[in-house]
Order: sequence, then structure tokens, then C-alpha cells
Amino acid sequence: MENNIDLNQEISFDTFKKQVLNDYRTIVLSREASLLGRREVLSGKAKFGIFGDGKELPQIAMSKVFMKGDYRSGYYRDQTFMMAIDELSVKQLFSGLYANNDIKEEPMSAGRQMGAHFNTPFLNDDGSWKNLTELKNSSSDISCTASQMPRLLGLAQASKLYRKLNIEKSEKFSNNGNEIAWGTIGNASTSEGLFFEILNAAGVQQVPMVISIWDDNYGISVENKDQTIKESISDALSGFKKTSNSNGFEVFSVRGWDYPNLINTYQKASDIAREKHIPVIIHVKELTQPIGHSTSGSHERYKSKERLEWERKNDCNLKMKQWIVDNQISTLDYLQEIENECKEFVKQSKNEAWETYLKPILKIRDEYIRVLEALISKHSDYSLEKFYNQLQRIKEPNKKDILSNARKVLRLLFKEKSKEIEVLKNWINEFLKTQNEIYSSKLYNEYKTNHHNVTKVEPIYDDTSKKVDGRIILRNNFDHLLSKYDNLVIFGEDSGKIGDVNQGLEGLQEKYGEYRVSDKGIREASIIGEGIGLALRGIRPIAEIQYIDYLLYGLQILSDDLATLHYRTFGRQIAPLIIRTRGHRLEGIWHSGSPMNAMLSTLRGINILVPRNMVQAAGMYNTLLKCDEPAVLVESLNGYRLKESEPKNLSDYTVLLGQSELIKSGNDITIISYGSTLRLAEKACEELLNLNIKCDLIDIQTLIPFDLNNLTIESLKKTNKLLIVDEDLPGGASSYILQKILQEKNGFEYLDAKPLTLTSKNHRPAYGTDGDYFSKPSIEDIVEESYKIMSEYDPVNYPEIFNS
Ligand SMILES: Cc1ncc(C[n+]2csc(CCOP(=O)(O)OP(=O)(O)O)c2C)c(N)n1
Ligand SMILES: [Mg+2]
Repeated sequence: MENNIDLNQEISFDTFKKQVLNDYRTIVLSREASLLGRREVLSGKAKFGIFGDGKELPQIAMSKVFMKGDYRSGYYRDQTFMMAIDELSVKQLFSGLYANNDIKEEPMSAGRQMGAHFNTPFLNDDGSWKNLTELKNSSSDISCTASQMPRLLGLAQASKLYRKLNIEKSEKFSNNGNEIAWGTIGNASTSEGLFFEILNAAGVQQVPMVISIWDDNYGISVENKDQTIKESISDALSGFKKTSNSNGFEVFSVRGWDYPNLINTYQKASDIAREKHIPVIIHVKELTQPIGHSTSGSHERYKSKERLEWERKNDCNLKMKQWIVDNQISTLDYLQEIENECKEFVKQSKNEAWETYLKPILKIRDEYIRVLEALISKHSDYSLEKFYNQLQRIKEPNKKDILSNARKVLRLLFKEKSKEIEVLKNWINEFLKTQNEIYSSKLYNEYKTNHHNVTKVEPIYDDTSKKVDGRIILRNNFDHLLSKYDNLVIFGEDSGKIGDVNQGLEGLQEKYGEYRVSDKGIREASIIGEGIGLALRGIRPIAEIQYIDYLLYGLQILSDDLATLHYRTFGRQIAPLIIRTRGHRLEGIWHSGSPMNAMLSTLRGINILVPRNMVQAAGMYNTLLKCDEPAVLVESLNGYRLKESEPKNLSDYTVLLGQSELIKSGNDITIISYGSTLRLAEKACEELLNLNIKCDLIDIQTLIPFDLNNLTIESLKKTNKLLIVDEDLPGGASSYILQKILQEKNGFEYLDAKPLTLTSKNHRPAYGTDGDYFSKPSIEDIVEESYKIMSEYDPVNYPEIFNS
């Protein structure tokens, strides 16, 4: 049954009654699923459960004004809403609980996420975008409290941009910006900094966002009195309220069990946000948590008897039932009938979900048992029966039980030779391969929209090519890109009026307007979140973080949200957000420019690009805009004023990702670097010539992906000696590079001397020229370190510098 209503339209009593009873059925169904779900966890069938009980009714009200083309960015309590918009069945809820790996059965993440983390598909099976204006969309939930907020800003801002800009190919993403971004958040999670930061940003930007705060007075065991000023988030937020001559929010407050008022409030909120693009907060009070926070722990430990009694009486489902009867919409008997039907349906759905989950695993077990039986009869002296019995005793095995059994058996037998052992080996290998696909695929874009399908276009130079400051190349390239892609927007601190602090966007706001090239307040997490939300809606954002050291403010959301997005949705969503930042060779403790490993260890799932100059940087932007890939691009801060030849085919030529470049060629030693230290290494190579050392110097250009063209290993085969230079901490990005070369590419086989990494000191860099010289690798350091490797290899011809 279509759930949307429009209160402005008259309906008959019969239709009204049908809708009310349908709503009652949904909240009862959802509650039953929560109750039974909890029991499934407690009986050991699932690992962890968190459910939507006690928050059912307001979600019904929200679902009624949530239109096709709208977006949700919410959290784990929203199962009723997802059911009401027909994007979650009870069976699917249970499939999520059991972590079913089949995307058709568990469409949220193919079992990768804990249950109750919801989303809807934005992409077709071939990676192309669905027509999102025809769908009720949910961006993908994450567990970290309030982390749904940053992306919510972008989802809402996209409506604004689609209304303000005349973007040509927008029919899949917007109908003149009439879409609302609906946020949901728990009362306690509003204590997070992200909540306030985003609220401020949305109030400033005036975007169509409606945030529902599900207030049950608790955040696990901690009460509102310890969470929130005045114990009420709507009171605390009174300063955020819009007045007739100011920006800000509309703030509504409504009781979570009050059906007619909920419906009215949501209708009002929807009208305001959709038409006028004014953000709205709905503080939904007096909600409860009937079965406690989650399956870890019980709420009887921290709620008083009085509170528990109050929660029982004010349960929104119970109140709805009373309201239906009091208003003679239906009878207790009929409602009881609905309840019985729902109970039965939920039980059935649960059983079906369990059978669907278990069946393929039992099939695997039976397959393995056949392999094992053959081994038992062939190798009877090994008493393998115990492995057989162990497995047979497990009625409902995991895949782990089966594979672990098989690997133990192989460890006993591998020294023997038989056809049966070969079968076992193959079976294990095949099984591991399939599971690798199930658990480890889709971290990066595997569709044809990925970077591998971008073609190489060389930069073109001719006699008229001029040498200009690097920043001019970037600026002119951005200029070309902005005119080529009408859905490209660039924003950040100081990006607009002054054209960024290094003038790489000089004059572009003037040329393209303040919605294409915009200034944002100092709020890095919001800037990143805005980018994620925009990218999810078909806009191509370049979000600028002024200096790489300040990326830390946005790193959590990049790591928890963007980096995991494609993986956690099993490839059903993608946000091709480009983060533009600058670093390397800055000076000072908070201006190090070097925390590369902070990114490498947290941002797997995002490409990390470290161009040595602005021609390369521009080429990388060009590549990124020709595909759907999220990336962080670190420009070299000290490269903006260095002269480079400007290519003629700006916006068109490409620097492909994962393609290392040989900068200098020599047979003695391989030096690998990137970014600003690459330039130092170039100079060091020249000095090394004076010491009779010829270097292969390789610019790896991108840390993720890494050296897809295998230049590093090819060079190592020739020189047999390796030095890695960067200015991250010891054990940082240089160790990542070392692991890639020595382990993944088998580089250890070709080494004739100990490989070295040359990095900064263990501390952040001290300030000033000398601070830099004594904190980070210098040309001398590179020369001496390279020489040291040569000296270890051939001490006669290269006696030690310091001891000779
Ligand atoms: C950043 C972060 N800190 C802590 C947690 C652990 N945690 C999960 S839910 C929760 C309480 C949330 O309470 P509230 O926002 O009121 O939502 P409710 O569960 O009550 O609906 C906490 C502390 C988390 N998931 N993320
Ligand atoms: Mg709460």
C-alpha cells in the first residue's frame, strides 16, 4: 500500500481508516521483529542485535511525507521507516541479523555490516546510476554516533545546487531541487561535535534538511541530564531558530506517541523544507526503548522502576492502539487479530531467513564431507574420523567450522601423496577464492566506471607553450574543467572570493558564480560530509581542505564513511568525491604537511594521490573527472610558484592512477619517492653522479593504487639496491612502500644490500629553515644514505664517508 499522504487533500473516512490500520500493522510488525530478533541473538543464532523498538510511530509519520527522490541519512533505529517505505522486509531484517552473504537476500551489505544498518541501491548492476528521482533513497548507515550528519548536509545541499544551477544531465538526480534530505539521530548522539557543526552549516547554507531526533532520554545508560543543556535538545537549540529576518532552523517539538500530531508536524516540516529550502529540526520526545539498547546488556541495570513503568505505559505502539480504540476507528478484537497475524508472519519470515542463510552452508559442508570421506578411506592410518565426527556434531555450522576442519586435515596429510589430498587442496583453494570475493571485493570501484578504463592522453606542448607558475596551470585547468563539466563544484575555506590561499582558483568564482566555486566556514568535517552527500547525488564535488594537517578534523568521516561506503554497500553506492589539499614541506608542528600514513592506515577504499608538480596534479584531476573514484589529492605546497610548461590540452590530458614514472635512469641504486621529496631526490641524484653513483629515480605518483605498472620491481631487478625517501614519520608511508615492494612484489629476491627508508625524525617538524633541515630529509641526507647503501655493497670502491 502506498504510504505517502498529503494532509492538504480530503480523504474519505474509509481511506483514512485503512491508512491508520495499515500503519498499526507496520508498527506491530516492526515491534514483533525486534522482539524475536533479540531472542535470536540471545539463543546464539546471531552475534549482535540492535532494533527499532520504541521508535516506531514517528517513523510512520516521516514515511508519509518522504517522497520519491528524497534521501534518508539515519541510524540503526530506523527499521520501521525502512519497512514503511517498502525498502526492508522482515525476512531481510533477519538475513541481516544472521549476516547472510547473498546480496539478494541481505540487500544492505551482503552481510558485511551489522544488522540494522540500512541503505537502498543507488547504482545498477553495471555501476551506472539508477534514476534516483523515482526511488525512495537511503544513504548507507554507519555505526559511529552522529556520523550520519556530515553526509546529510551534502544530500540537502545537492537539492539547493540543482535548483540554483542549470545542470544539464540532472534528470536522474533531481527535480528542480524539490528533494528533502531526512536525517535521524538519537537524543544522546546530539552531544557529538559533528551534530552541532553540521547544524550550524545547514543553518547558514539554508538547505532542505529535516532532522528527527528520536529522544528516549537515554544514550545507552547515560541520561539527558548528563548529555544536554537544559536536558532538552530543542530548548538547547533555541538560538538556532530562524526568525523573520535571520537564517537558521524551524524547530518543532512533538511527543513520539501522539499519532495525529506527529502526522501534522511532519507534513508541516516537509512543506517548509521542500518548498522554501529551510532546514527543520523535529525533536520527538517521550520515546521509549522497550527491550533495552541492544543485545549487549539489559536496561533494568540503569533505569529505575518508575522509569520502566513509565516506559511501559507510554510505549508508542500501545498509545496508538488506545487512540484507535478511543476514536472508534477499530476495535480491540480487530487490533488483536492484526497482532496475531503479525506475530505469525514474523515467525515465518524469521524461519525462512534462517533456512535461506543455512542452506548454502550445509551444501558446502556436504561437499566437504564427501572430500573427507574419500580421505578417510584412503588414509585410514590417520584416524580422520574424529574430524568427521566433530563436524557432524555441529548441527548449524559456520563456514569457519568447515574450513578450519579442512585446513587441519590438510596439515596432517600434506606430506603424503594421493589423488584425494589433491582434491582437498583444490577444494580449500577454491573455497578461499570464493570467500575472498564475498568478504574482500568492492573496496574500490570494480565497475567499468573505474579509473582503469580512463585512457591515457599525453599533455601536448608546442612552440608557443609557456613556462608559468605551477598554480597558473592548476587554475587554468580548473577553469577548463568548470566549463567542461556543468556539475563540477569546488568549495572550501577561502576557495571562493580569493580563489584559495594559493590562488589555484583565482578569478573562478567571479567567472562561474558562488555556487560553483564557494567559500565555506572553518568546518572540515562538514566540508568532507558535504562532498560525500553531493557526490552521492550526481554532483562532482572537489572539497578543499586548506592544509593536509587539518585533514585530521575530517579524517574520521573520510575513514568511517567515504572509505567504507562502496565496500559496506557491496558496491551499491559510490561517492566519487575528490578532496583537494596541499602538503609536504610545510614548516612547523601543525604545518608538517606529511601525515601520509595517517591517511594510508585509515583511508583504504580511497585513492591517495601525491603528484610531484602541478602538471601532474592537473592531469590527475582530469583523470578523476573521467571516472567514478573517490580520491585525496595532495598538492605540493612549495610547487605553486615553481615554473612549469603549460600543456595545450588542459582538462583533457590524463595522468593515470597507479602509474609510476622513471625520472632518472641509472644502474646502481633505485630511489623511490613522491611529492616534494621527489624534487630533493632529483637534485641528490645529480650530486650522486659526482660520487660515481647512477640512480634510477622513480616517482610513484600515487600511494593508492600503488605502482600498477611495476616500475619499482623492474628497477630493483636492475640495481638490486633500494632507498625509499619521504618526509612522513619513520615506519610511515615509507614502510607501506617497502611492504608493497618487498612482500607483494617479491622485491626481497633482488636485493644485494639492506633496503633503507629515509624519513623525517620521529617528531613533528620544528619551525623555520633549520627546523626543517634538521627534522626532514635533506638533499645531503639523501646523498649520504644512498652512498651508505653503495658502501655496504662495495666498500672498496665506495669507502664509508664518515669512517674513511
Ligand atoms: C562515536 C561513537 N561513540 C560511541 C558509540 C557507542 N554507542 C552506540 S549507540 C550509543 C548511544 C546512542 O544513544 P542515542 O543517540 O540516544 O540513540 P538510541 O540508541 O538511544 O536511539 C553509544 C554510546 C558509537 N557507536 N559511536
Ligand atoms: Mg537515546
